[in-house]
Amino acid sequence: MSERFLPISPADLHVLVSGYQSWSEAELRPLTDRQSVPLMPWRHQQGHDPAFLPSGEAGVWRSHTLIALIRPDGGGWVGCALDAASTFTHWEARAAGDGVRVTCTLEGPPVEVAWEETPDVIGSVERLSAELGRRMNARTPAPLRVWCSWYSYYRNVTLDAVLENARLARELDLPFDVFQVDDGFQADLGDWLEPGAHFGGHVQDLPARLAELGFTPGLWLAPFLAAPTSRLFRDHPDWMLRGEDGRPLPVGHNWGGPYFALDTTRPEVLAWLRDLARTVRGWGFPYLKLDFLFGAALPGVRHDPGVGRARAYRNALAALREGAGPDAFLLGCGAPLAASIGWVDAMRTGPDVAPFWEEESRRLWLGDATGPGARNAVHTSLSRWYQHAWYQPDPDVMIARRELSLLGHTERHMLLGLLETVGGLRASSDPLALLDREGLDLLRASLNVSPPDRPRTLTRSFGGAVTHFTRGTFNLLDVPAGGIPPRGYRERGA
Ligand code: 9PG
Repeated sequence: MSERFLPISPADLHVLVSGYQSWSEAELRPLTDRQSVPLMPWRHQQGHDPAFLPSGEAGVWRSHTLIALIRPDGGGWVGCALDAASTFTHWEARAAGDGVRVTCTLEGPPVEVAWEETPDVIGSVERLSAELGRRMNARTPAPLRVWCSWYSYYRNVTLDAVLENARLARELDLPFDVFQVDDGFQADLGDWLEPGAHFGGHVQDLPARLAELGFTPGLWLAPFLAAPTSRLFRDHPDWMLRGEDGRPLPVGHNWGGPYFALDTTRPEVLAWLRDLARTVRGWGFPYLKLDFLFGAALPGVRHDPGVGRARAYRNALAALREGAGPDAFLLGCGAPLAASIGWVDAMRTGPDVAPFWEEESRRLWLGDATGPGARNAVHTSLSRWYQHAWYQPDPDVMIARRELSLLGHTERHMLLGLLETVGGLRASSDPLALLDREGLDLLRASLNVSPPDRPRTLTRSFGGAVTHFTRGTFNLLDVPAGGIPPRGYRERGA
């Protein structure tokens, strides 16, 4: 552990933090504010790093890999790990009287960690994160434009619905590169190769038909998880991550029940992952959305106790990459961020978008801002703007439709502003038949790839996130701010 004391009043500082995985919060807040932590323990495993949780205390901010403290003049301090291959780097900034104590703790073998005082925090954050990306051989291919089935069909997706949208996209000449089937095609969590009862076919039959229409076929997997009801779990209970009691450890709660995670220090598990990726690639899916990846990095009892969490995680990613092939496009999701650099092509950098603004009670009463909604997605992905040096960022889908959505005009345009600011992947789940002229125009605009924007200041924020960019300003508040309506994005000079 290393420790520094900054002789500056906590009341004068903002802090920029980034949570552990895709869905964890990233924020820009006054240092004296309180960092929230979910009340419910199962949310710790599923949305955070249970080994290094948000503090829950006022004046104490925890961050993974990178932290910045910003003075009113825009200068300040930046800390950033320069390697994340086997080591998790944990930062804490703690108000301590009339100063701030910053500690850095490493979980794993020692690595080089940068710490600098700077006249320009924005520039230093970008330079150091780029250095981390360079050292870990970040993959940053051109952003793709993806239609994904999740955010309108959810688990009721069918083979016909995907094909129907692909046909319409071709007819309307929409510039999608990829058509990606999300959760709902499989027999069970872990039983990826057998069809689910409601999908209306085998997902294996889709690639040829999508390719005929000119789209790259994409498939969702949560490759490190197994449901208690799955064949994978029944056949290989010994493959699961265990608790101290020696029993398979429930590591989260979704799909109506608890689920388990694979112990990726077992050679036979790595072989199974390699085969899985090779099989679906062989079916014709060169684009894979790999979800709930945190499952391979959870604390627990492993077959090989000599392999640390970060290493166990990266070995598992390497196995998937090997099976899928060097030219496959891998999108990480629900994934420890920096630990994924070099293996994934793209990464979800925030919680799920949803066709509504937010579930405020969950955030404010339960202390959980990892839940789905437009607000949480915008808040977190904007505050990770610098991560385009680590992978192609995926701030999640545009929602252009007016039907099946509670978002208003201003909120839809904020989502467009998010995509244009982050500059990464473009995606939509809109059932294309629902889009009127205005919806189609908005969807087309959202598929226009743009270079990432940069913040113009970190000393102001309209809602606890990085909101002031060179090309425009976001207002995440429920009241007007800076002449921008609540929940609105305005281009500068507009
Ligand atoms: C499919 C979905 C979609 C979506 C992913 C992911 O923290 N959680 O409980 C939580 C559950 C699901 C979730 C995100 C967070 O959604 O992000 O795009 O693929 O899985 O089930």
